[in-house]
Amino acid sequence: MTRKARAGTALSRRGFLAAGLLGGAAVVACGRSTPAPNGGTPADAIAAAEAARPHTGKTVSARLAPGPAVLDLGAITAPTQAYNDQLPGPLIRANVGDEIAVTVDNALDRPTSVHWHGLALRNDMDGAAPATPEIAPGGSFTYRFTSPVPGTYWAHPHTGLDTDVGLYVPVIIDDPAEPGRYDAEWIVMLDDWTSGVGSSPEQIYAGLRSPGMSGRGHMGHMPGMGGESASDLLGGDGGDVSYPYYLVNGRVPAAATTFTAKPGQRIRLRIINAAADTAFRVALAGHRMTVIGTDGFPVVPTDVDALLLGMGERYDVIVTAGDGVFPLVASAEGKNAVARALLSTAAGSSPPPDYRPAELNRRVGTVDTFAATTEVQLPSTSDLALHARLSGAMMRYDWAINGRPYDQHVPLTIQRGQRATLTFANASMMFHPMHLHGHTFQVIKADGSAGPRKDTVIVRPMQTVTVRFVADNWGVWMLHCHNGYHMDAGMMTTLEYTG
Ligand SMILES: [Cu+2]
Repeated sequence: MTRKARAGTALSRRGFLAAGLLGGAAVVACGRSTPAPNGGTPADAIAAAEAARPHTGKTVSARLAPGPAVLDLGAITAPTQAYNDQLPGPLIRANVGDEIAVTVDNALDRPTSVHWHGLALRNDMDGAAPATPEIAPGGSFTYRFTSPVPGTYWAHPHTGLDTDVGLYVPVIIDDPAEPGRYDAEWIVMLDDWTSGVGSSPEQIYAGLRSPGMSGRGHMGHMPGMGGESASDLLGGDGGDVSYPYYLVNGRVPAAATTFTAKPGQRIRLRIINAAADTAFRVALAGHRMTVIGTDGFPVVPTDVDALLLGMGERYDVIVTAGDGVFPLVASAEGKNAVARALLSTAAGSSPPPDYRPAELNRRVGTVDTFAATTEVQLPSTSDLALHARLSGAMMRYDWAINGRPYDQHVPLTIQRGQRATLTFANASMMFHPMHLHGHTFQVIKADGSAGPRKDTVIVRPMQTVTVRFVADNWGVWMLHCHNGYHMDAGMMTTLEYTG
């Protein structure tokens, strides 16, 4: 069964409809912090890793103020939480080697953190406890770090269920030496949205965790009722939550943002999936996309008609703009809904908000489609085998790694200089976008050839995905599913350096 509830206040056996309301839900705290090995994180080991990064001597400063905000999403307004009253929050942009200094003033009523997703940065600035302390309500903290590689990144809290509110910003690291092979740049952030307009993330989580969810006879869940469809790309179920809205750059489809360019211009799209529970299939009507990179690392340029992005993944693509108005459509996989924005290069009208371009069903790029360029491929040998068995079931909502939820986790351990093979073995019937902090890994395809370099990779139901990485960044690093609800339910462990 792969269907979700359709309407009303239904909790279903397989899913939760965020438009509904549940009374009396409680916030469930996430897992405990784990002490670092060897009595703490040696400052010299972190300093050594930092010294190995390039440094320009320049500092780029920014301020983020996470706090309550009433956001205009187009046809609706949402009382929620956001950075600096914007959705997405303000772009943070620097060159490779610049010091990035971001002061976070926490105006939320709860602790927060800012995790710099995908950046192989110093461990004490990662923005995930225990490596970096959380910021208390009313408190302030300045993250200072440099990025060793260019690319498309983003930032979000690593605290509780705050990945499902309006707290996210794009982070772009430029390489000044990169030849400008495009005329314009379009940053595209995708999201699934309920905060302030449907159930709160805490209500959704309580509903998903409710032991009575199965067989309690709530309305709504019957196979075929919902107009929902299974996702072949994801190997079945598209997610746990049906959202009231799906957004591109903070707007609903009926009030989409428009990116203006000239016909014939080469546009670099930087597509970021900031959703909590939704994978998106993205296509630009009337255009092919040339994929040039993912998760901050170049791939051999490859043409596709559409692209699959799990939560936390990024893709960089080049399109040559046609003449007219073209919807960029992000189809919520298995959820029968779309998000969209518009590319406009000439006068014209756009199709209706629910329009689905034919490109969505042509050649869809997934992780298996791409390969890292040879200069960024990692060595093909390894001297350590690490394993992450992914388990859990929707009805029990007991997501775990190696049989343990985060509050009982056994760290994966590694030593500096080791080259590790990490095998994700998915023993569940749900896809999991697995994310490793502080490193990027080389995906190894089923035939043994090199896939792309990534920090977040979709592992389909019952699939095994093998990746390889080099232990060059001392610390205590999170390894987790980027489904915000799976993560909070315990699908997280740590990678810890022991020497
Ligand atoms: Cu998951």
